[in-house]
Amino acid sequence: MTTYITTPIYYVNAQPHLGHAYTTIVTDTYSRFRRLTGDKVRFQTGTDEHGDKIAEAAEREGESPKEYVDRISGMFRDTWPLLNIEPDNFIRTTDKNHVATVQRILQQVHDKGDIYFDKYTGQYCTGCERFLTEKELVDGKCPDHLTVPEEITEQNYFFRMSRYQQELIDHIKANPEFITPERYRNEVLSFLSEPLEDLCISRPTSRLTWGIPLPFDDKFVTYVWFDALINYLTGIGYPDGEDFETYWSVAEHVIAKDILKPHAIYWPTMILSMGLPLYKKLHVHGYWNVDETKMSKSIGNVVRPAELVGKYGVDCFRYFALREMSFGLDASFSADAIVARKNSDLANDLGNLFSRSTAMVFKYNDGVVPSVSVADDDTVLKDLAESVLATYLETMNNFQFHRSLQAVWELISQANKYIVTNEPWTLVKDPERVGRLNTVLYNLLETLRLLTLFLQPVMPGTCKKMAAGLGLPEDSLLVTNLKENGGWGKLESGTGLKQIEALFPRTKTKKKEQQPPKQKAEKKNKKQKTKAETIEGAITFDQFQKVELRVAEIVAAETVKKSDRLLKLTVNAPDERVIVAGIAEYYSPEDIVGMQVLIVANLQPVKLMGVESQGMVLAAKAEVDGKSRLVLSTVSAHVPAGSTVS
Ligand code: ME8
Repeated sequence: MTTYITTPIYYVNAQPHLGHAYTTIVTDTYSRFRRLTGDKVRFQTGTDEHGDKIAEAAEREGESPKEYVDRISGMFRDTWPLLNIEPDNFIRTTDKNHVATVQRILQQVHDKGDIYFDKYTGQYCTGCERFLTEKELVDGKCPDHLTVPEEITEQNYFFRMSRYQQELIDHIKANPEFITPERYRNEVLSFLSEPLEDLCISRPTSRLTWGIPLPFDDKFVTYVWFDALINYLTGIGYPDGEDFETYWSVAEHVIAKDILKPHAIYWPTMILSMGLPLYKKLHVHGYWNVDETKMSKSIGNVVRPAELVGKYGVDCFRYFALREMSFGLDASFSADAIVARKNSDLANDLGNLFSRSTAMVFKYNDGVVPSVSVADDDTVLKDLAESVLATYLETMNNFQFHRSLQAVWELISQANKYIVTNEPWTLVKDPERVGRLNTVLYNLLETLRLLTLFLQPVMPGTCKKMAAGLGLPEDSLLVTNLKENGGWGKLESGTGLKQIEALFPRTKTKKKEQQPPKQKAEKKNKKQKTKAETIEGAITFDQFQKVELRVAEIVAAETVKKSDRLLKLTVNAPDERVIVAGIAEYYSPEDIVGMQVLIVANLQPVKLMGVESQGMVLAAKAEVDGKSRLVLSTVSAHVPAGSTVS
């Protein structure tokens, strides 16, 4: 099979931020995944370099437009290797062949009678680089850029988008996968339920010179979208290139919802006018927000990818981005959230599984993959790995990366539990149980091998290290068929492991940042000290910091057999775990499912009435209606499960 996947081409009016990084990480991950399944893949990204805002930005910086676009485009190009993103093609709209192709298409569409000259008055948003309809404005402002658009009247060229409206509606209805997730497909269909206005595609050169001249009227340059969208064709050598033949019919575009209309309406109608088959799929994601507001260069609340890579490491950043955002919905960025993911999912779960398992193989089997007794029918991890592979393939194909990672983490967490349940350290003491020990170790190593494959698209660097540690050949991660190599039992016994460094050193939570400046802090500490000294058993801030409090969502609850007091709660925090709580007298299971409660997340597990409890739920002991009872603690607004409490 063949895959052609693109990101938007980013405006060069400022430097890359987390939003651009996310789309490009998603696209890189998908490319790597498709390669793992055996596809021939082409991945394209690039920069959009014409238009009002670029010309304005260049002027602000005191540079010529060309100098300016070369510089900022270079920043985008240089950012991607830092994030281990490997596009096959980086296109710039100032490339000569792009300019020539845009002009050729303009002429073709004009000759067909789909471009006409007319006068127009409209509300123009420079941020969006398009006229907004009255309906789109919120309190007279652009809802994305929070600016009042400028009223502009001018004579311009228009593209007869309306001519293709019905054909587009029919196509969207007949192809449910054309625009996903479904919410965006519905949004587009709803927009198309009203008559489409034609699209203004030009700017007079009296107002803007930084654009591609119209081939049929050199007093005008083309309007940004008619130029930019065509990059998806020029990048594969349209009209005559071999790559165009190979890739166009399978084109998939990845964008955020801000540019849904240009991609779901302008672009398909342009393609129809050109007489080409429509692209295959449009994948639309939500916004990364910081403090509830969309992160954007115009608003100025940006998070820089290079900084995050410097602080947390590239694979942690890639993992965080894909795990934290449910593709299609908005997500919130915070340093706490990324540290929590790193320490919990990466260092504790994955890192520990790798180091514990391999350390035991070094200790108990001289660092060599053991052979398994055929008679041992322990298939716990094998069965789980097979079902995880099925979920993984389906969700990765559907751009549900957070779900793929959840499934993979289920395997990691079960493998960690498998160590505890099987106690290899006990097995090793009994010479008669060597066979069993070997099976347990083999199953763990084979699980790790599969993890290197499943996680390679998301964390290529880490998987390379893991593969080296497992003694796998260098090209093991480039295997071309995940379905084949994703099968159980491919790890060869006798393979020698290699010692590697810890995969994810934990990131210390910065206490300094939370403290007031030095002098003030000293004064404050003195005060606190006197007060603390009077509190019996007072703990220090450092001691308190060791307690990991989190918000957990109760997903299931049941009474514990033979106990009047205990409820067994299954919670999402965000890993799934069981907590046994002494609240049965006050709450019935059906009342509390869906509730968000506060938990202590890093307690040593204990067994209560035979059920292992992995944490503790916080509750207030209080007098209510004259009776003493426990009242569960909760948060005042719904928050993502697993949020840290500080
Ligand atoms: O629109 N959250 O370029 P652009 C998530 N040149 N993704 C975000 C984001 C955020 N807060 N902010 C930006 C343009 N993005 C045009 C595109 S394509 C033919 C022309 C990402 O630099 C996301 O992919 O404004 C979004 O669609 C894109 O950057 C917009 O980039």
